[in-house]
Amino acid sequence: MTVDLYYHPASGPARAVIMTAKCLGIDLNLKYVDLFAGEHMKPEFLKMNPQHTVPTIDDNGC
Ligand SMILES: N[C@@H](CCC(=O)N[C@@H](CS)C(=O)NCC(=O)O)C(=O)O
Repeated sequence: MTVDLYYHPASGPARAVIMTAKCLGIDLNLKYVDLFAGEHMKPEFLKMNPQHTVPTIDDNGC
């Protein structure tokens, strides 16, 4: 099963997760979040992460 990672390429914390997953051999399904367009403030994203930040991981709903 693949883990969804919501990220933005300019986010250092998101890139740290991507690099760590690569080192551990964990497949990530990268989902681009356009922070500059405010996608992280949309209700569907806030439902996943009320702190409206990337990185956010969706591991089968967890
Ligand atoms: N400590 C947090 C920091 C995450 C964070 O601040 N992400 C920024 C991008 S680098 C963000 O999503 N900012 C959008 C916002 O705060 O609304 C983590 O490592 O997950």
